[in-house]
Amino acid sequence: MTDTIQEASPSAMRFPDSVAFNGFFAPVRIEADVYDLEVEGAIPADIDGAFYRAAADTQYPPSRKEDIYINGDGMITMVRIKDGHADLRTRFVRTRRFELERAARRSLFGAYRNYFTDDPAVAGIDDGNANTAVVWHGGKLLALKEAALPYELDPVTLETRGIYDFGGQLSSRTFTAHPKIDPLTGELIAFAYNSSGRPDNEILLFDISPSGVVTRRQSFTAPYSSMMHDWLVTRDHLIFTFSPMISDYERMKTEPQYFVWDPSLRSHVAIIPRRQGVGGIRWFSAELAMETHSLNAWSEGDRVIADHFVARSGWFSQFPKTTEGILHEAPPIAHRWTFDLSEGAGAPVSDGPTYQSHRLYDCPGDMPRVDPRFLMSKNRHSWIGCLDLDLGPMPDFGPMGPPFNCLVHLDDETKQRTPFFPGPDSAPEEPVFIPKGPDAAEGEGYLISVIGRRKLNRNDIVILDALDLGAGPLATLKVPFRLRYAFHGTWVPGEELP
Ligand code: V55
Ligand code: FE
Repeated sequence: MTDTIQEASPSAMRFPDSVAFNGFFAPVRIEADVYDLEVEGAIPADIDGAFYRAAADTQYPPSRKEDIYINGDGMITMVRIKDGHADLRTRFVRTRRFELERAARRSLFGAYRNYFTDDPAVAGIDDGNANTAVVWHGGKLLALKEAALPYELDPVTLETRGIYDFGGQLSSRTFTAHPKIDPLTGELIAFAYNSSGRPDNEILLFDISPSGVVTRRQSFTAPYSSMMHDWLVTRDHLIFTFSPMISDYERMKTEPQYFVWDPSLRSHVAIIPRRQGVGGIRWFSAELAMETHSLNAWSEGDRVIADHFVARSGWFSQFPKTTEGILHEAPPIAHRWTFDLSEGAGAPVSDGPTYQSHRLYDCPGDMPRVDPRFLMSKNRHSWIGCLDLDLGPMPDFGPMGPPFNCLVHLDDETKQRTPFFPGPDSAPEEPVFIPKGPDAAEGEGYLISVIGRRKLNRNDIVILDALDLGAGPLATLKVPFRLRYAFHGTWVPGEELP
């Protein structure tokens, strides 16, 4: 099937028969309140807070049959945990797009980010769907999508308060879904790409104070317009990996797909000193590789050490068409890249200085987490989602990335790798770390992860001892229905909640 720019909009209330909209990955669209989830085991009494996660849970059948999973409507899950009890809430984010489509009882927005494919009725209205990540900063709960501005939500009711642009201080139509909270200063360190709302080569950088004031706004020029999904921040540096998953304004007019993988271009890494700013940018030449998600990075004098998942292809297979007509998919693997800043070049050249690279773990994986209190400096512990075929069979592929069949704890001191295998036909999602308390040592706490029980067509939510994954769940929260497979979540301590 080829998707063309003119493809007509079906209005029937029926989702397409494709992997993104079928079986375990079918839209759920249930806004639920389940008071007191059933619990197997016991929720540790010292856990008090809320776990939030963002999913794409398509409200209406897409107007284009080849629509991609990540184009769905933001659906937020909240699990409020206190005194050994857990209450579940799920709500759609009431984006403008959601409200307009609900009123029309059909989808009006077309292909991911390509407004040439939208219904003329929504011309000029942004397609933000707040489906990628939830962050808590400055007492605000924000649902993020890198193609648009954040939406603010009520942290208790999950009601949508509206688009949040930091009081107009961004001058951008977009905002990353992966801002980093500086654990020492409380700042939100963020960027935006394609901030004009269409492909362009400018990257905006923001330092945002703990109370939400933009204290610094800078920009620099990218080698090309490409998907900038995640990045890395150390105490001293910002690290961007550019890969040729490119977008082009002219092509948008004739082809619906926003990104294509162009292996004729190079990958590049930009390292920017946080204090000096973009004037001190250094460029490194990278193997043709795409960062999917980052674990953590730190600076040691002239060296920068960056731990992240990289794929040797345009891994985001939701964008099937490449300029070559072939997508050579190689899954993301956790790597450590070490840069010598005395070698960096002043511009992104194809044969510039490079870096040392080695694998942190051999299994394909993604969705890493570290203890957020240790972000930006040398950390010892990391947790990742993984596909380890020695532990169990391959779960069916979903519409995104490699299916995981386990979570793995990486201890960078002992080099020990400890998996948690949730059983057959079970796929964990991104693990989120819950510190035991503000003064707990690194890693001392819990991991929470949503497990897809593929055969049962529902989910469990497991709570594990983060430093003893092998012991199995301390508690398993039984979700009596299926949650749509999600992207990124966060944990908010109870004392910060209203
Ligand atoms: C990603 C996800 C997105 C997106 C762009 O996981 C990249 C990668 C959920 O939305 O818009
Ligand atoms: Fe992400």
